[in-house]
Amino acid sequence: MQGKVALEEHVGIEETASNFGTPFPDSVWQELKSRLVDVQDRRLKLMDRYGIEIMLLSLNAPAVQGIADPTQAAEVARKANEFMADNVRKRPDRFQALAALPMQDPERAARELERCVKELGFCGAMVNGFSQVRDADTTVYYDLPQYRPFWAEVERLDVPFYLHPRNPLPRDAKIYDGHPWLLGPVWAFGQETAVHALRLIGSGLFDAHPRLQIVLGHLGENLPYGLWRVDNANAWVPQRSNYPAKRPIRDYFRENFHVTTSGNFHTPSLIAAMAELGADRIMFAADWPFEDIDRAADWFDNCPISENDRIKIGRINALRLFKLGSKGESA
Ligand code: GRE
Ligand code: ZN
Repeated sequence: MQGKVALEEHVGIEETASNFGTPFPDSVWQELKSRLVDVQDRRLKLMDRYGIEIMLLSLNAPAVQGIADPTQAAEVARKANEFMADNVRKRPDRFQALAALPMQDPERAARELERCVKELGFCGAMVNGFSQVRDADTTVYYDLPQYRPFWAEVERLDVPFYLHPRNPLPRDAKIYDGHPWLLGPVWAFGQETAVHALRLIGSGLFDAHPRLQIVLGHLGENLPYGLWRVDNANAWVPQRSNYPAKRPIRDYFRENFHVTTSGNFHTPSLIAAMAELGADRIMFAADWPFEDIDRAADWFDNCPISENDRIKIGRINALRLFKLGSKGESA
């Protein structure tokens, strides 16, 4: 399919490209780093070859979320956002960007998002899970009350918020002891991100801010397959789900969430996500440079869904959600 929009495609700057917790062998790391820092050369050639018209650039993980010092986190976010903005300026027809945000300080995060959207023309935010705040052992999740004014600003700016994975801290990863192969994208990323999404929903965030739109990668971090049970486990037990949100969890997932195909190029999983969410809330992504663009595109272009759904998922849904048609590319 020509004209695809790809939504979870990472770049790195010097400060972030050596800071992401998942150990790769050195040879793999050298390759990843060269893919992360390139925007206009090899990346663009791959996009041409595999029918990707537009990529939304985002920073690698955990990057800003792993910098405990709030001032330093804000500086790195700003620098990364300037790097992405420079690259968008060179090819606004091919690249748009999602803001990195210093969530360590919700007020600063809101101001940086506003700057990125209003001054740099960014079309949303991507945040890599919980933030370490002030001391590296403190993990802060965004369902906490101090983030409500931040979310009010996201809703006001009317841009999607992409919640991207990171690993749990070793302290919170005891279940993986002796099984380090389960860390990172294999399992721990999805587990961490799914629980964070459920925390946001259960907290009542979407009752307070019903227009918020959250994007999850990896076909929803296993949530489309698991949500019915979230709402129905032990259904005969009275008052089992006393969370602050007003409605069943699945209702919010279907109204306030979207998922992308990043790193999950498996047709039965796509069909499950389509059955749960509908084709209007699913969008194409590769997860470059951690996954290969050719594999993502060859799978997506040929998977057995209707051409109407392929065009929605490959292009139209993203143009609409991220309002890309108004940003000067050919859409
Ligand atoms: C990803 O974005 O999917 C990713 C990372 C870091 C390591 C592996 C990986 O951000 O797949
Ligand atoms: Zn990713």
